[in-house]
Amino acid sequence: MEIGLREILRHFDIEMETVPYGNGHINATYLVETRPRTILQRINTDIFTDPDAVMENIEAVTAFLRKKVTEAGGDPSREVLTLVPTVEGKSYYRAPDGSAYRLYHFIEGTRSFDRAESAAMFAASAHAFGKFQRLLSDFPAETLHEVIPRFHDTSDRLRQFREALARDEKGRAASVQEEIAFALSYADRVGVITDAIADGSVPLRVTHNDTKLNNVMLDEETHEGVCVIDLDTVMPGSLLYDFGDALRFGASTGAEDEIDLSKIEFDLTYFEAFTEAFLAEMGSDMTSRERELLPFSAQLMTLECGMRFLTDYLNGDTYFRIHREHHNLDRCRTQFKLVADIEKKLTAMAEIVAKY
Ligand code: ADP
Ligand code: GN1
Ligand code: MG
Repeated sequence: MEIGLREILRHFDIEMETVPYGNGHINATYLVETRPRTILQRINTDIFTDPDAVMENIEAVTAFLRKKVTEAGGDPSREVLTLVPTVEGKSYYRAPDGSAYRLYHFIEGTRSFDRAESAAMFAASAHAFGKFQRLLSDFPAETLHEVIPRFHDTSDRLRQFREALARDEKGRAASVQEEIAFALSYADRVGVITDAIADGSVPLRVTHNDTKLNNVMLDEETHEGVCVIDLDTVMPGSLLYDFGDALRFGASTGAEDEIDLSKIEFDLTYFEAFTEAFLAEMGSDMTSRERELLPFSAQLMTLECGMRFLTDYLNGDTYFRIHREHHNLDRCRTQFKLVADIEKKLTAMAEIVAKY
């Protein structure tokens, strides 16, 4: 039986109720009305099988960022996630049943958004993610644990998809032939970024790897970027992963799980706003191959995510949290619609990149 959250909170010296919070697909998040307020999270240990490694990464990265933000005259209590230690003095609580919980200070005066309300809001997230990357540019990458190996290795994601298809555990493959064919039609392109990393034209950096709009807290009033959150997947990676994944989510004209696909398009105005802001943060610290692959990275990260949703659908929805039947299939369809739309817009996107 699962241990009650009240019992968990005792290990943080708190006696209080919790309220489910946020729209993440992986962890379980709760708001706790302590003063000041806090955020309790159950780390998904089916996915993050080594929570020690996850928390060591987060402790190291937040300590590093805290120092940089302080030196630059910023406010680290707002701009960096702050962990509340357990009464045992640990960065998280590991319950006897193996479940793992951490507590953060709630970043007051901010909120996250599931859709950008304007191009300016989306640009604010680009500044936040770009700055995050810039501040971590001299973080010792070799000290980070690779918590999910090959996380954005799209060739490996294709391999996992093919395996799920061969198993067809739930007998769902027959009903999604069109999506399967679409995924397979991109097989020749899945290795482009990993090949560029291998040949040295795209450098490994410390990257966030999950740059969804709702993983950045924006000021409630000004909508400026305040703090990048959801640091579970901070690992060595490519800047193209962070750039592409942010566009996958934020430049779509519809929700990630929109059923009416006529509402889903890739918005070039949003692409331009994000690109301008992100490149302004990165400055001249980019290789020519990185610049060249920016438009393609949006397409590849979208394809990869769609393939992951389809894989999970074939596997019987064991990875991403779902809230309705066929939810992962609906999510896959929006991603593939975007991939097809980006295909038509790659030249225009390259022209936009050239402007900045
Ligand atoms: P998941 O890995 O499940 O996506 P997140 O860490 O992204 O979990 O948290 C889910 C949501 O909870 C975020 O989108 C954000 O709205 C909210 N949240 C998380 N941490 C904080 C925090 N420290 N302060 C305020 N809100 C937070
Ligand atoms: C998951 O945890 P969350 O909801 O921010 C996933 C990302 C996907 C995203 C799709 C650890 O992100 O990789 O891009 O869903 N995180 C993990 O919405 O797999
Ligand atoms: Mg999240």
